[in-house]
Amino acid sequence: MHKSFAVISALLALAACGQSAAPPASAVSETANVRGDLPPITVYKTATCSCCKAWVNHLREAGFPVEARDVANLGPIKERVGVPHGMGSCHTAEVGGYFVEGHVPAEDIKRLLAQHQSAKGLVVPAMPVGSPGMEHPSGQGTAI
Ligand SMILES: [Cu+2]
Repeated sequence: MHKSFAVISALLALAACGQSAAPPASAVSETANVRGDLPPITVYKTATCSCCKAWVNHLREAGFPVEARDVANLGPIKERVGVPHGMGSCHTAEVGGYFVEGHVPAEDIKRLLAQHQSAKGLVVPAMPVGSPGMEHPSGQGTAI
């Protein structure tokens, strides 16, 4: 059975992200919003990424218990979880044995988990405007 969520419309509009002057968050944020039976999701991001925080909030609003971890270099994490080269974004997450790269909509993650897809993860490369955390309702995630 094949899975493809939506086509990536990416790269059209890259928004500047990560240069926020927001105060540094604690290295490990508190877990919030434990609702339902969604598995915890660990989000690796850099301390200065503001759109990453917006995405974390998006996940929490969707009911995921989120642990946000600030790291200096996401490269080794992307490598470990298997994000394909050239498809990286500003944050990398792990949930239920899958990786989630970039501004993937929470609904896509829920679908991935519910369907136990054989994918390694979901990816929205770069930072397309329109994806969660990047202002705008519609987003898209592609199973790979
Ligand atoms: Cu971003």
